[in-house]
Amino acid sequence: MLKDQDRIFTNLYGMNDRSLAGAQKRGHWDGTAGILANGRDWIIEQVKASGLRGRGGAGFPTGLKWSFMPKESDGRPAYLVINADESEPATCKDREIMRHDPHTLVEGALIAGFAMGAVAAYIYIRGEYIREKEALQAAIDEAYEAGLIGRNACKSGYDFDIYLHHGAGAYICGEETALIESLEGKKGMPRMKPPFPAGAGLYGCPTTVNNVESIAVVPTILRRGPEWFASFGRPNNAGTKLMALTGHVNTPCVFEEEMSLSVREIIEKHGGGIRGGWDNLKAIIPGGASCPVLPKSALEDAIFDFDWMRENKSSFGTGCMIVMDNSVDVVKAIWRLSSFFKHESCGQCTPCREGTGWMMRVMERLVTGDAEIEEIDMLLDVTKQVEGHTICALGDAAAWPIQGLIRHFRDEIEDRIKAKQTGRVTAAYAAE
Ligand code: L3W
Ligand code: SF4
Repeated sequence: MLKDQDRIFTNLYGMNDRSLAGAQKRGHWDGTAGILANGRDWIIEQVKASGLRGRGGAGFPTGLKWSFMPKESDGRPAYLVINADESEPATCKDREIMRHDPHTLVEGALIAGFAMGAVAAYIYIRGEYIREKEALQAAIDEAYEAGLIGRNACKSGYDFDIYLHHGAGAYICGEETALIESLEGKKGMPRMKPPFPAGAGLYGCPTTVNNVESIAVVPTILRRGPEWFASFGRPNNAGTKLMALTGHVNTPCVFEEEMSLSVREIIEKHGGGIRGGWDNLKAIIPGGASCPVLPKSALEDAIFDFDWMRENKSSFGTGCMIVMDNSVDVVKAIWRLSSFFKHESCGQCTPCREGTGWMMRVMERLVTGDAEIEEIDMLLDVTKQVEGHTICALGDAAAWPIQGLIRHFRDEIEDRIKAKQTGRVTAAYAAE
């Protein structure tokens, strides 16, 4: 369990002063010029050694991603883009950073930008995050005024600007290339990869896109050392992490914890346990709508980290967990996610545009029991045709929850179809 002195985000609940003076009192912006003086390569090596993996959902190693940026300029400027378009259902952790600890992000942006030779950072913030935008802009303004960013940032001889861009509320703009398109003033439609943004990103220039938390933890990692960060969690799952619990826990919350605790410890320590006790747990969705649901039977020894979740056919995602007790109609819950993905598909590629609608409509019939038993496998087959055949990960994200549902709750689906067919249930379930 993480001790108070090991927390990176010391103002998560807004109990302290979030201004520059308050942040400095809590140790932020301490020795930043000295960190920069160690040079680009040193910073990237330290981040690699810390084992930090991207905190936005995919878990890609952060130091490795930074190392893809060109060492020498070919005349094009380089950019850092920070993905603050936090739109994943139930994910609300970056919001707390921007609301209450915005200087962690501003200082992180400077250090990360310097390490990658970027001339500027663009922070793309979710349209609905209005108060967070104000808090973050205030922190950026304070940092300019104090000479921490801008011309000759921290008296390092390095010029670095930070621009805050307000999104307009489309989930797909959280996909890194759609975000870049949107920043460029176009419709937020994902690009084919490769080229990855490091080769051709914003305005065709070398760009790295990182999640808010991935950037905000960097200054503290560099101050305390990569070994300190790597001492939390298991190998390949290092560090402390902002996590969240929503749904049927007694105390839903956002908190910082070390990686690789058990799911049960997380729920009991931070969520105050399941409503009605552990035996009333039905299932969890570990870290975002795309992460396949896991039933209670799979959770007795479950470890809350990237590797365990992957090995057990789910995903750690953003680490913001949805907890469902036995009152939940899990078929309906997954149908609801299907309708979300159908709504958010940008429509650019056929398997996603057509597949998300198709999957949602079959899911609708599974909810009401008005399907044939054979349609369960037909639906599974459609998810396989969508998965891996689309431009961006939204197609996969729409397919995986359904695969998880069929893997773990096939009996429940079949029961309700049979109940409808034999007239055991007449008043039917509704998918409204
Ligand atoms: C250079 C290579 N760069 C990969 C980079 C790539 C990207 C990062 C991860 O989706 C997931 C999605 C959501 N050379 C590279 C390379 N990169 N290979 O590494 O890439 P990727 O494709 O694995 O994932 P992604 O497209 O970034 C993210 C899931 O996260 N998710 C959360 C989504 C929502 C939020 C939010 O609201 N904050 O993040 C939850 O599960 O479904 O599967 O930068 O360029 N060879
Ligand atoms: Fe658009 Fe869906 Fe294709 Fe992604 S997978 S580009 S959201 S149509």
